[in-house]
Amino acid sequence: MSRKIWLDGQLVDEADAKISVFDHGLLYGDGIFEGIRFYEGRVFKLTEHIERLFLSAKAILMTLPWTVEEVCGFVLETVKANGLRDGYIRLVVTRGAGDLGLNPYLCPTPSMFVIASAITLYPEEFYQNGLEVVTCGTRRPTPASVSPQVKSLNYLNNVMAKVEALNAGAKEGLMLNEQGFVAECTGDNVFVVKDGEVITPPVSDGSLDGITRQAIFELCEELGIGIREETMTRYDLYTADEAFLTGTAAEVIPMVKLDVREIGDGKPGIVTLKLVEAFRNLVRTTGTEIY
Ligand code: PXG
Repeated sequence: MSRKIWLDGQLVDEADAKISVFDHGLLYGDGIFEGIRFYEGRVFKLTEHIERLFLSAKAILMTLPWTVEEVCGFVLETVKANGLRDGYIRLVVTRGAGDLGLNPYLCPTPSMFVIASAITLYPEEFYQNGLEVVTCGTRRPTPASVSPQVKSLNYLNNVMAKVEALNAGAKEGLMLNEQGFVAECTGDNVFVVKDGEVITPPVSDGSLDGITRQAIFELCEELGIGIREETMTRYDLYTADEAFLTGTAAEVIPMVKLDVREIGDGKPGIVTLKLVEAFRNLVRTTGTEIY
């Protein structure tokens, strides 16, 4: 069966889901997106994702002709049309078709499309044994540039960092900010555990304010685990007791090695495993019902 794509107000077959070659999303990366997961018929943190989309839109002066509730509805409609219960949603808003040339004011109408699909996850062994990560040469851009909070279609920095990591034989890459402090990984936030406490860099150090990251704050509070934000260097990761990454795609995944150094004893730690389990429980027991 052909996938149904939501495109500018209509559900169309995948083969008919087309965007103009004059779309500024394609020509300039001028647009925004969200990656959202659904589990057992429930969309995880749907409103939070769509609210973040609207903040990204506001920051890039893109007026969305829908409400948050309407966009949530389009997402649910798309998943339903594909008859899925578990999977991944990619929601993209582009500046729309315009003229050649940067001026976004020549693009009168933004285009939005929603894809709901199955997702390939990291194999379970990575959740059991942890990931090896290397530091990338490519930095997160300075906040004087487009804010890292904007989930824009300009992911080339992250793609190049990912390529560096893959070519080094690692699955993920750690990205530093301009000052050399830890920002995040190419598509995940980073956390350490030190003396029983969970620590992550503040988003002002160059990371996206991840929805999964926020869920970790909630879970730590519920489980009585101390959690705080602190600027970090790679030293803090090398010498941590445990480390883990969080993101919509990866969920919560242990990180056991950075730049050839084992973190802790080189195995996923107790606090990390507790959070992996608590997160798996959270995604299965909360979220917006699809059917
Ligand atoms: N940092 C960056 C740069 C991201 O793009 C995260 C952190 C984690 O945020 P969330 O809200 O997902 O917890 C992201 C999100 C993919 C993929 O296809 C990547 C993300 C989301 C969905 C899919 O690799 N990145």
